Amino acid sequence: MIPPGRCERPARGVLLFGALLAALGLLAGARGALAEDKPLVINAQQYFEKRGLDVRVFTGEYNGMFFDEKTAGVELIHHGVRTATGGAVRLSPTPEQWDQIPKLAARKVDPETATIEVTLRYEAFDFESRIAVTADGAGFRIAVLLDKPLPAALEGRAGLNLEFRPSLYWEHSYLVDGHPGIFPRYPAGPTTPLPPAKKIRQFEGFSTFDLHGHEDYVEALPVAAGKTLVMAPEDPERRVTIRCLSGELSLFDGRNLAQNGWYVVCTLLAAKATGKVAEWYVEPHTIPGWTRTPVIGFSQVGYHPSQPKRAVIELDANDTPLESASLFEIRPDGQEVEKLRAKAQPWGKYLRYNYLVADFSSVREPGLYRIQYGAQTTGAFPIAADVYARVWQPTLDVFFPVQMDHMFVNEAYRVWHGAAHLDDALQAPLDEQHFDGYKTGAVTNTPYKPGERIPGLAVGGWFDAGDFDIEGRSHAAVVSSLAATWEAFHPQHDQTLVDQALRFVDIHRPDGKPDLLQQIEQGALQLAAEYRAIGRLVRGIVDGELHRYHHLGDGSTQTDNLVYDPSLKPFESKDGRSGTPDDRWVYTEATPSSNYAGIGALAAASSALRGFNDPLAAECLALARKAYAEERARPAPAAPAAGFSAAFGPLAELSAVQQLAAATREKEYADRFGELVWPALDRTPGFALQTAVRAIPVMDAAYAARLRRYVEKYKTELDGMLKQNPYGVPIGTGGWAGNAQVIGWATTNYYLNKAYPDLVDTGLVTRGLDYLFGTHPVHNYSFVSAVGNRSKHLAYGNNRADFSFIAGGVVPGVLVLKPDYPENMDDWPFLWGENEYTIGAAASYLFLANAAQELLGR
Ligand SMILES: [Ca+2]
Ligand SMILES: [Ca+2]
Ligand SMILES: [Ca+2]
Repeated sequence: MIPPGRCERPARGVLLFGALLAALGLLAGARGALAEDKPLVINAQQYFEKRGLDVRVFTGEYNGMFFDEKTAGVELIHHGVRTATGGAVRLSPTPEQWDQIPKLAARKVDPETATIEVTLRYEAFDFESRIAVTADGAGFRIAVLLDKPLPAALEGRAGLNLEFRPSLYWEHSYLVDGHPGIFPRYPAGPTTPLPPAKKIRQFEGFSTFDLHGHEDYVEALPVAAGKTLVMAPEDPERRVTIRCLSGELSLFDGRNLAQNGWYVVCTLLAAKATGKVAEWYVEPHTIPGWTRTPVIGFSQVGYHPSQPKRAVIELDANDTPLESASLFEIRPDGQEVEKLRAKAQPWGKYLRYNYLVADFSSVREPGLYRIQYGAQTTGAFPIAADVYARVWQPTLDVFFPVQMDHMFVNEAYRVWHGAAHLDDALQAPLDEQHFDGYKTGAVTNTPYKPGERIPGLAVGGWFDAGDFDIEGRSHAAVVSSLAATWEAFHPQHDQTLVDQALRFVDIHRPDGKPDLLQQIEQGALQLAAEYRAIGRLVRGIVDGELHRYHHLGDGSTQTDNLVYDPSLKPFESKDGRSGTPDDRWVYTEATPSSNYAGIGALAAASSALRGFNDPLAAECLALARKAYAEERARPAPAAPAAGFSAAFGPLAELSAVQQLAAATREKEYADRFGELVWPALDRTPGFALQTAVRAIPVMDAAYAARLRRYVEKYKTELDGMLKQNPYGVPIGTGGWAGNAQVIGWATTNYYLNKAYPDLVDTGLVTRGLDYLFGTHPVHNYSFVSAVGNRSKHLAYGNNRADFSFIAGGVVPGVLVLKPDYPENMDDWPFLWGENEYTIGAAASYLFLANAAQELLGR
């Protein structure tokens, strides 16, 4: 939902008068400003601001984790929406994700001259530039300054770029020096082939471009070029004028090279020159008195009669709060009856908005309702005892089947993908840093040589996220999580056929076997194969070349599914073998914490699969016992003093022995758990508590009593946390949005409620779900696709190129862009930190939704 903006337009006469004055040259006519346009000022948060517009100059830096993430550089927040990003000196007209990004070397804010200046550095070219952004008239000037001329290699390459989100300009037009055009709805060129020697080196020398035996690579050519570009002259919310004060500007469509590309406005830097080498005047139009439309946060799934029901209303800082919000009951004849007028209680400011809370908890009567606040109204939602009964099913029925690797997945008339990666997998090269975060060291830690086939891995497993790798740790965590859901709730739900022998999956076709057990089996088959082959959890199985890794579409076409044979030529195949070296690589780092995660998952899977697949269950347990004994016998590497491994390393063994103890009920594991649990609770109570409370059934009575003190302390801290934002859940502020943490937090509350109901109430479980289902900042879509009345209908699944979604997938959610801008794009699926489904979040959600159903639904 893009806040459409409440337009408080000036009377028509005022506009005509302004236009008349402008025509007579009586205003700042050279810049086309209207008299009421106010200048930008630098605010306390150190960015430019006026009503309806923020201009941010590197308030965020390219963090480089996955490279150009389109959340840095000079950016526009235009009438509440981040329409432009990536304003910087870039080395190609339409930079891709793995193209080089500049490092921010310095940033100076000078309110006196209304200027923000940054120094950007490209280390590989020893090339520094400065970008100065200065408020001017109703807009700003942006200039690139050089102390030394451009390196020769970058002449005709380096330019001043600014990128505009395509979806916001679809069904809009532009004028270039008065010549009209329509923004391309779909990329339609032009492009040009260029010789390899022209290509600017990409990250680590990798290439996003598949030459496929051909020499040339491709670059985008301008869609239009000239001196002055007016974007969307017909739309006062989106109109932006860019005037090039030196040279020429060009409009490119980055989607010609990569589906996640944006429209790019670019001016090449003047060669062999110093001082000002490019300059624009930019004027985003602002609507006088513009105020963002309020967002009514509520649960799109509805509410159980007995649960708390809080609507959280998000208001523009300039908006005047109303006194109340109303709950209307929708009757069968369409009549709407006001059931409750609730006080809209001011909560205060969080990030950049003001918040009101309206509590409708007293309404318990089953029925259909909607919420009204001023002119805003929500869609309909139920209050009913069974609202949670089916909300987890799309995740199990559709999302997990679609993520299944090595399987053909069908749904009615549609094939999601063929059986993928049947050519898995080869031992990864040594001393290699992979672009998806994997790494190998100086040894393989396995009996296999780099490039040698590790047998038996083409079975089971899931595509980790919107990409197609098997990620060792998240794969293990998902097996553990699915097994925990089985252990706690035993859902017999069966709507999917899974035939491992035929590698065939059919969605919406029951086969007499519980779907959850079939998914646990899918995970256990891959885990067991890994432990059989190398005795530990793999770090990952992933494509070794970037031009295959960024694959979109059917996972079965990422590789050729034929085993690599170096005696054949590339693209030649014979007797089921192929000369194309595209088999995936197995990364095998020996990290004890990863291995413990795998051991715990094997143990948990063995319990779940007992009576369903006894040989696999027995093998999983045997492999877990053996690997645990081996890991314990190895000298533990020196513990790092700080950071992720220091905090989470010891938790991994704790969780493994908890799962081994639950699977075997053996004293050895319970005793080891008893040794580890108290130091872990003292060190990282928030993370150890869930594991600790899950162990109550295998420990003695004194254990639960001693643990109670930690729960009391947690409760005290929780009360403080609940006040940090109006939603009363922990909202993360990292580079990947925090829905997974919210799910984990609510799940901990579920376990604590079961063991200590006097300390932690069920409202702290459903509040996590309310947040996921629409009671959150920015908009009120449910973050679980196809769950709730309105839900994420565009997401970063492996079908994102189709601007689509996968039912039951859970996105990361609201990303807080520093210093104060919460964002979750709902018209553009490509920002992974906001919109990428992961199997981890989906599995945890499956547990939490079942937990809510158990707590309230019966
Ligand atoms: Ca991945
Ligand atoms: Ca089934
Ligand atoms: Ca192959």
